Amino acid sequence: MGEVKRYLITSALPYANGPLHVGHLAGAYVPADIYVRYLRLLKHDVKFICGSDEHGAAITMRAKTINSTPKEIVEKYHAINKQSFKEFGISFDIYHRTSASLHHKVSQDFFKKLNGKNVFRTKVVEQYYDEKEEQFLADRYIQGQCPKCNYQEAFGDQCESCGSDLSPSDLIDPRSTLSGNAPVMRRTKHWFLPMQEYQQWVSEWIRDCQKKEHWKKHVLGQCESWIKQGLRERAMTRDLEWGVKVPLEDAKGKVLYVWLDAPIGYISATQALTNEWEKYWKDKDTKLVHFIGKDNIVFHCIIFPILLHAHGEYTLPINIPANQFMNLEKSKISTSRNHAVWLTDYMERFPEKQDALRYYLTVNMPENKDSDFAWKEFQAKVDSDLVGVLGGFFNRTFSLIHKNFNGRVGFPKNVSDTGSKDLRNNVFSNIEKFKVEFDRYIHGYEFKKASDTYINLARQGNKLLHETSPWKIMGDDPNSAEYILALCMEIVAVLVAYMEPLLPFTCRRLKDYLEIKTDDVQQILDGDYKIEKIKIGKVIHFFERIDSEAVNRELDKLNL
Ligand code: B3M
Ligand code: ZN
Repeated sequence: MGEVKRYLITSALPYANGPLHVGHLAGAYVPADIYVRYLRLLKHDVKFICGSDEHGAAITMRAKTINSTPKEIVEKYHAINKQSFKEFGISFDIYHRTSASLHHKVSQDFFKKLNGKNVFRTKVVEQYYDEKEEQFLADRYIQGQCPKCNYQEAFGDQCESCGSDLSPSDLIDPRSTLSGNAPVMRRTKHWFLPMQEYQQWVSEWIRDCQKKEHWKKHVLGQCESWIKQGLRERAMTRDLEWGVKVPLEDAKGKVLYVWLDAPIGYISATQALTNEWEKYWKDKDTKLVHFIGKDNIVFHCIIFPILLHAHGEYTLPINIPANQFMNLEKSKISTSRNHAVWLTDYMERFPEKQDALRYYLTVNMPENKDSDFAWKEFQAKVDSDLVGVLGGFFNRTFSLIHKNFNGRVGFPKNVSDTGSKDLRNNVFSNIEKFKVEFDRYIHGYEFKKASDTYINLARQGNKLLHETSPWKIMGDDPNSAEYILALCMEIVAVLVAYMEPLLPFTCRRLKDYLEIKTDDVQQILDGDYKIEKIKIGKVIHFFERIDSEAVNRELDKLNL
């Protein structure tokens, strides 16, 4: 076992304004869960943090659309989403929420500390106001034409077509999404973060990070383009009812900007989880990693680090391995068009097939470019890799041992085949190579490659069976046949030990079946397989094919 390191891993806090879909899982939750489960396997000290983001215009807008209240919406979706994560085995140590009073206090204290250090600049500004609705308009409440790409539906903070960062006053022909009217300008005071003052610090910090960790190219690209455009000041307060109240006398009716309080949600969630939270946040030896989608890059790579740095007591992330987006059958996942694979629906239609989905999302992960969820491909991948390669290897090995060796094999001493030593060396080197590669890929946030190398090890097991055909020599030379199956069992042991991050549900079933305990897993990781201890009972299947009719039904529903 290597040196124990301390990790704090976060996944983006999803807005509690709707259910989760496969794009969410593939973007920020499955990769983080694989990473965390692997770190736990290696016995590192790791905390995995998430929760619902319950503030901001996304929530209030949703409430307005369906004639509800923000509180009702977040109660509903916090519960639904928490349950979905659990069902898919996303193993957070805590799933907190930003409406918790602890979170309000932690964010207010954070704000006060920054305010005390004169980090903010206050300014009276003119801001869009909807006279009919009698309220200031959050950036998201204003839509208009993007000055950069002319997209008509750009929001006041960002154009979702070209990705540009915008201010409401940049929009051409702005309109209020509340009343549809053209908004008017009104004066109001806000607290701004002068990001331009941190421009040099941020670029140097990112440069230093890269010396130690490999950052994804597309993440760096976005950061560089922001920095090159020149960082601007950004308001950290809003005129809104819903949110964390600004803890100052002269800020009545104002709340913290959601992108100030949401990342602080990582801190408050850690506080809710453990009294030792400071060890994770304030000790520079902690390795903090944020898993997010590409639309959150600037907030995690530039704004939040500036806030943490300005505060002064907190550790900074070592990497932000953001993923790009996952489309569905070649078009963008869309809530409004109901073009999505909702996790709640999947669970109903494919019960107990969480690992199949996790597997497909992993091999198809939008790690460096957008990817596409295609139902037929999902079926093909599960059938070929899980049922065919992995399931086939387990099944053949277990059946042969159960039928011919009473369920137990070891390495017999008198093996006639002189080639057996070569076989053993070959298996040994394949396993060693696998371990090194798997470790390197996971630490490099290359989860597709980690899965490929994993399936490849099972493929090598199949090749061994195919080339040596133990069933043919069983009668004349049972010792050699047993020897080969013992080698297969070593591969099985390694596959089971390393399965946990990728296919946690199946891993549990296999461990129960083979009676492999946690301590045994540690020994397997250390290269001590003890396969003689394992007894193969009645052979069962660990993977099932995906039903073609079920897939066709999903495709029909999508109205492609
Ligand atoms: N809720 C945005 C999103 O769900 C936002 C992430 C917060 S992470 C601190 O895409
Ligand atoms: Zn645009």
